[in-house]
Amino acid sequence: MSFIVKSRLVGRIGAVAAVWMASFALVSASGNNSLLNGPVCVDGVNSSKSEWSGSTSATFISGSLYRGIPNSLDDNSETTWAIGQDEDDPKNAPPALFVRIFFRLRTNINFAPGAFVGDVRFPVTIGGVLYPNFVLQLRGAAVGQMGEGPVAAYYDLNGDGLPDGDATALGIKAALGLDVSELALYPVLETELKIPLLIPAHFGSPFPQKGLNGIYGVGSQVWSSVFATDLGMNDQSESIITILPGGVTQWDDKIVPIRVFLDVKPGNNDNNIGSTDTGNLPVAILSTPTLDATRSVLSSLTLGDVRSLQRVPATKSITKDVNGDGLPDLVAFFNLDSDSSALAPDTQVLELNGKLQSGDPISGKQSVTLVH
Ligand SMILES: [Ca+2]
Ligand SMILES: [Ca+2]
Ligand SMILES: [Ca+2]
Ligand SMILES: [Ca+2]
Repeated sequence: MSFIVKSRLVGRIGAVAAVWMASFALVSASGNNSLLNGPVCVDGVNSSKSEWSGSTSATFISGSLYRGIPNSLDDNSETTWAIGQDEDDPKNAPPALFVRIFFRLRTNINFAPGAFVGDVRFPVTIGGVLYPNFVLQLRGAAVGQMGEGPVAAYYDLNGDGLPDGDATALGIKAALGLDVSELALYPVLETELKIPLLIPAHFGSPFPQKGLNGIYGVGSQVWSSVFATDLGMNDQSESIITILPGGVTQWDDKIVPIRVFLDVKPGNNDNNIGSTDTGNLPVAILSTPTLDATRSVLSSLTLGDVRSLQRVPATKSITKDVNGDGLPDLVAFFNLDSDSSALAPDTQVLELNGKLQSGDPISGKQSVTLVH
């Protein structure tokens, strides 16, 4: 969304930012990995007992930044991050970031050359330029072309789907394999990645005083992965990696809401909101194969301008399949004009928050057009 705001809203934005900062300060220490002892071999499997032994993992549910419950059947991926040495590097080579992604919905690695294996998105900085939409494209290849698994890796700097070069040119290594994890009783797709670290000078031990000249920077960064499934459908999971001084990788341990898809004014694609709409505005929460929107708790649902802390509660709801996909959706109604501060004269994006009957928080956004 565009973040052009009028000056009278700046105070509100500041307040939102303060809340965001405060919630980030709550990051738990339970998701820490210290610098790995011993090298990682990028080959798509746990090639030795000591490999990854100094790290911990988190599992994630499809299509969200939600941290899953360990061993939940809903979780589709397990991710481990660690900073360590590449077994194939010369001694005293700089440490790199290693990422291991297990993906439950793929149980074989028989990808044809060029076939889609997965897209992994994370921001990188190359030559001082930040590429926020960077995508690492993993594709089928002849066995052994890269690492020891049948995968080729390309980089797509701007995320337009067109590869811009071979990922090895950026120091990235990738390998595929099948291995066991917390996700399933059977071996599933395991992807191992090595990403060169970009560390500022004086970041702290054990990093060199002069820093490291890689592509992956420190801080909290969202990783999004989409992998091929056995059924040929793509499925997604997301996670957050933070690199801290002392060679620690960390994930955000707070519960991040499950992302839900909204349809403001179902049937109206322009989402035009006129003065007569605001008193009883319908907003559909769309169900997906992994999320039953009808299990939303009505009393928890609130709506408002995404930039505002002011929200109005839902007044009622009905169950209806608004997009004809066979899955019943929840349509909640909001009296937006009963609290004008939830809707600004220049509102462009509405945000809905709430929770499911299971207690899991949900959040969704959609663009709207105010018609005055
Ligand atoms: Ca390995
Ligand atoms: Ca491109
Ligand atoms: Ca609509
Ligand atoms: Ca539906």
